[in-house]
Amino acid sequence: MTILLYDLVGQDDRRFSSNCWRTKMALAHKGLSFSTIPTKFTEIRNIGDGSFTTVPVIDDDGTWICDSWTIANYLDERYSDRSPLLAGSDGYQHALFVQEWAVSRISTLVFTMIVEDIYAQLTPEDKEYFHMTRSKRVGRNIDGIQEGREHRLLDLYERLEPMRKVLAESPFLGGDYPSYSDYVALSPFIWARTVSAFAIIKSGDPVYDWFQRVLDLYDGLARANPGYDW
Ligand SMILES: N[C@@H](CCC(=O)N[C@@H](CS)C(=O)NCC(=O)O)C(=O)O
Repeated sequence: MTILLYDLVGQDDRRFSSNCWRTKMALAHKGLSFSTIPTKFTEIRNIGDGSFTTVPVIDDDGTWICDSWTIANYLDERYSDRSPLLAGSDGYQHALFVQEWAVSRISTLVFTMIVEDIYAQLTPEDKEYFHMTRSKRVGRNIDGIQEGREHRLLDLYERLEPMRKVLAESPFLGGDYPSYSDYVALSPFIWARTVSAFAIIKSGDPVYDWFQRVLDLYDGLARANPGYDW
């Protein structure tokens, strides 16, 4: 049975949702067959019984699950015979830490570098909703928010130092093989790569090499996503 994943979509089939990417990588990691259902922000309320307000949402043969972290835990429990995403309590805590670090330290900063690019890539139906909700979220009009982003790259570079320390020891954040930590850390980068020509990491940085490795996983699943080539 193929699992259905409701996945945010912009113009030209751009799948830019960082949270949906965590789930796509998790499904591929488990070797599960899945199809995505392109969904606009303004269509999320039409999913399933109408109770969902965010994506990712999966429908696994009638079992509906929302929230990327809940989905990862569900997949490990339901498909425990397949390669684990969050192996053992240490794997769980490690991935949770990487997720919270990536959201609080990386995604919030990346947001200020790409939010107008996201807006530009949205379908016409979603633009007003996105502009209003994101302006409210940051407490200012998002127009012009990307200004000076080149200067914020240095801050981002410094915030990535913990990743460099780990990647000096192993090719992936969980060791020799990819794990859910890699997928949560991937999410701000694939988010940016899908909508923005502005490269937030560059060749020569071990984080860039890791990013290229993760883009190549599972027959280049993430690399094949329409986006920019950096
Ligand atoms: N904690 C949730 C966050 C999900 C989330 O915020 N998803 C965004 C897309 S990346 C969304 O659906 N937003 C709906 C909206 O802004 O109306 C998860 O990890 O799945």
